[in-house]
Amino acid sequence: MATVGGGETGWRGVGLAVLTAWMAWGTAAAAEPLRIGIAGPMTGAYAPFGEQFWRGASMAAQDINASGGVNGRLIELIKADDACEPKQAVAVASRLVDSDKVDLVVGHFCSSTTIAASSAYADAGMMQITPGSTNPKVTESQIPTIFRTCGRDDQQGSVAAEFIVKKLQAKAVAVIHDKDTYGQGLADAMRHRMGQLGVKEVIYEGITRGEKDFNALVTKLKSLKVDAVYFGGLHNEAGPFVRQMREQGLTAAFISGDGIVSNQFVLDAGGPQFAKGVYMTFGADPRKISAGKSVVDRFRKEGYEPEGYTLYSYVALQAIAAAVKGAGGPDGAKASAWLKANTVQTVMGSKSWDAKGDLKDTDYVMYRWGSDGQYAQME
Ligand code: ABU
Repeated sequence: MATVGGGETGWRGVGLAVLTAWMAWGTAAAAEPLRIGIAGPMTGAYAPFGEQFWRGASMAAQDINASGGVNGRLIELIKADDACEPKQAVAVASRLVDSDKVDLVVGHFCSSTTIAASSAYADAGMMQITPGSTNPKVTESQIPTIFRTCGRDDQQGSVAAEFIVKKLQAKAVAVIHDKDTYGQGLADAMRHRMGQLGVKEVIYEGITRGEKDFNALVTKLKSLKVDAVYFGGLHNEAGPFVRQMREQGLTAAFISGDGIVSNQFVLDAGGPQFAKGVYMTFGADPRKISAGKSVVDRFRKEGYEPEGYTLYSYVALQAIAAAVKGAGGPDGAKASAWLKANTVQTVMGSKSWDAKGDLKDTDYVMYRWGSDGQYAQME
């Protein structure tokens, strides 16, 4: 690109570049859009994660379109609400495929919905990338067109177990889960690794999603004199659970996973005074990666904190754009083969995928919620 503020040749160069970009955009605008479904919980208790997906994808689509789109096609996003319900996810997937006629899908969020919807996309030969579904089964299904931009619960469960046993040196650990694919799967992964490290839980129990009163369970945990509580589940249940622990004077450490990586967790807990000190596993803070600085700054300028899975959703769009460009179109088989054979530069650094559609590198670390109501990566 010509130097800004240069002589006559420089300005002519800038003019030419602007004209070229404008013409490319004009061509893209005239072509059939590349339709991408963004599926997740857009309503209901887990809607904060749907918002993270939508915000990340929208910013990425805006940026990709501003530079001419993908193969001369502008991205058009179609929002699809599964409310984190597997049955609704199946209906949503049919709609995206049959009525909305999307080319590709980013979603879903809850592992149970991603798995339930996956055969509809696979049968349509469509690529599906989930930014947030971490249950191992998502990519163990032998579907060649499914990917994720996040890690897996066998990985994050291990990190939590190491922390509980080696760092906290907890002896009486309670393992509680929400009986869901994600929550119970994560609790089981943590428990498995904890067992390998020589610690067996003193209680293993499931709660029900939507439950708000955990006082009987807290009383039981107190009688067992637990010094750590591991919770596999989401913020809507984790919040009231930790609050009732503290209200009953149970000071045991509370540890959970990426299902609470939203400010909504603090609200569900009743304020920072209850959320503070809670430990959580999540990938190394994507907001601190230099490749994404300008995008993070723009989100903040717009008054939105790109927490949790926002940037993972942005990365999903970048991966799609690269794969569609590389494969010469959105054909699921070709785009997937391309993505498994190449590395993509993203706002979260270089990303590459293995034959199952899992990231080759993941980076789970521990976080702690502070008295300011924010989560911060631990040293
Ligand atoms: N991974 C966070 C919760 C979403 C899910 O995997 O079900």
